[in-house]
Amino acid sequence: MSVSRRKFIETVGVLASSTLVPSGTIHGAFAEPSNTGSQNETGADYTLRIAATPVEIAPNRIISLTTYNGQFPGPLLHLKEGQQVTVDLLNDTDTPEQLHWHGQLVPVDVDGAAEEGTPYIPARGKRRISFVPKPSGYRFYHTHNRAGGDLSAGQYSGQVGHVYIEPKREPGNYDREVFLVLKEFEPTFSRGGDMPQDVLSPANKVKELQDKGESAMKASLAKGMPKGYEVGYASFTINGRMHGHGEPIRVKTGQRVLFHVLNGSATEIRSLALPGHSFRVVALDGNPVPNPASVPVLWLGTAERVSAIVEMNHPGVWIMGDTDDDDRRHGMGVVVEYAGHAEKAQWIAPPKFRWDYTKFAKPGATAPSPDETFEMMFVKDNAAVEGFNRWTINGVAFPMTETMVPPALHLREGRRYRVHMRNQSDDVHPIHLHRHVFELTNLMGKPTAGVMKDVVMLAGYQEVAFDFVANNPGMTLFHCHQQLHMDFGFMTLLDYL
Ligand SMILES: [Cu+2]
Repeated sequence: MSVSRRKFIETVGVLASSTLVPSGTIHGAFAEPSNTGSQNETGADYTLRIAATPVEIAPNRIISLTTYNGQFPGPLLHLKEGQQVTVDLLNDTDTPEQLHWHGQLVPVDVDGAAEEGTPYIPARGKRRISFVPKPSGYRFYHTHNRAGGDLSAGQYSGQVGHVYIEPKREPGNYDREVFLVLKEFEPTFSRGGDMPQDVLSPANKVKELQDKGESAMKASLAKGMPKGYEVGYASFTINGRMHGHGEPIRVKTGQRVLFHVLNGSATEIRSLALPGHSFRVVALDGNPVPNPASVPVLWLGTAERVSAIVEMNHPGVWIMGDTDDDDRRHGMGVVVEYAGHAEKAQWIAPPKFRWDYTKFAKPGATAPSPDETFEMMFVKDNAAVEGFNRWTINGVAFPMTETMVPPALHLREGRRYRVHMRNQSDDVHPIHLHRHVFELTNLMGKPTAGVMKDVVMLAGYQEVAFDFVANNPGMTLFHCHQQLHMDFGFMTLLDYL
């Protein structure tokens, strides 16, 4: 039954929501001229056009979003590792834009981060970029604009698209590939949030971090400060469609489906479960894991990706969705329908499950010692900036201005660095390093090795370390991927000496 040769594999992004493409159309079909090796009229391999467009997330529920090529998610780009690609970035908005190639080892002028020095795509203008895609695997692209207090900007918009860089070898055998992006819309501010914070394993906390964090919060509230702003959402979608609207994922008994799941949220941690099925996780952030393992639930921080194979061995019609009942009922689900079944889609809550990155690590292995270790402490100043929480790394909040900021940390090419991060807040932080891939090396004092990522969730009052090799010279941005956090200080820059 299983077929592993790529040419036999259907690649379908279900439920593509778009004003240009009728829903249910094979996703990316119109935006992939290079499938045939041909070029578009401008001579680029791809064109991504940034514009405000209406997007129908449910019948007669049409929202205005800034999108790529008029659709959400943006076109799926199938690139080939090591084969240079030229992309025209067109900006039909009045705001200069940055398009970030998340998870790729690209140069600064391509990466798409103003803080590193990438030129903006001018308002009502264009940029042409060329780069060599790498490493292989599941990557994505998204805007890297600051949103601040503007809930239509940055990652709150619809500027997210999948990238798949074809590897020389696929992890695991499967029959079919499905790309899913989890994404909320219609954001509003609230005072304090309801984000799940107890999702990671191990669950213990560092007492010193907790004591300091809690006493700082108490002191702030005692001074009469309200809790800093958080963001909530009115609508929840998978591939731009609210649950109950749009086409189901149609499967057959015995099929092995490789799901590529992206958390495209600006701010939220997301979960995904499929009743009666388990996910065999084969890659994290697009990088094959040393120890593929089966789990009942996926948990993803903002910008994280999980690639997991589901064996379709439980016929019926199921809701694959978020484990949070409220979010799922407000749209965060998609129907998985077996051939020959037409009953009403069912949800069955999975057992409570904590996400543990070390489950997928090399058993018993320890990473090589680093040449140097950077210590980082993350602290929240409650409601310190006009009601927004201010975030600091080692006491410094990254300035919220457009001016270039000097790098705080310095790298030498070829050396291995460890970043030891301590979180003095109760929030989970999806920490991202640009232009490099890192290896998780320690979770709460427990050494680990072999899990390669570009985003890692650091739970409240916990400590985590990752290592990376300085192998891509140039300015390198390090930040929390939670939009409210990165916009209010939670960033720092590294450079090469
Ligand atoms: Cu954060």
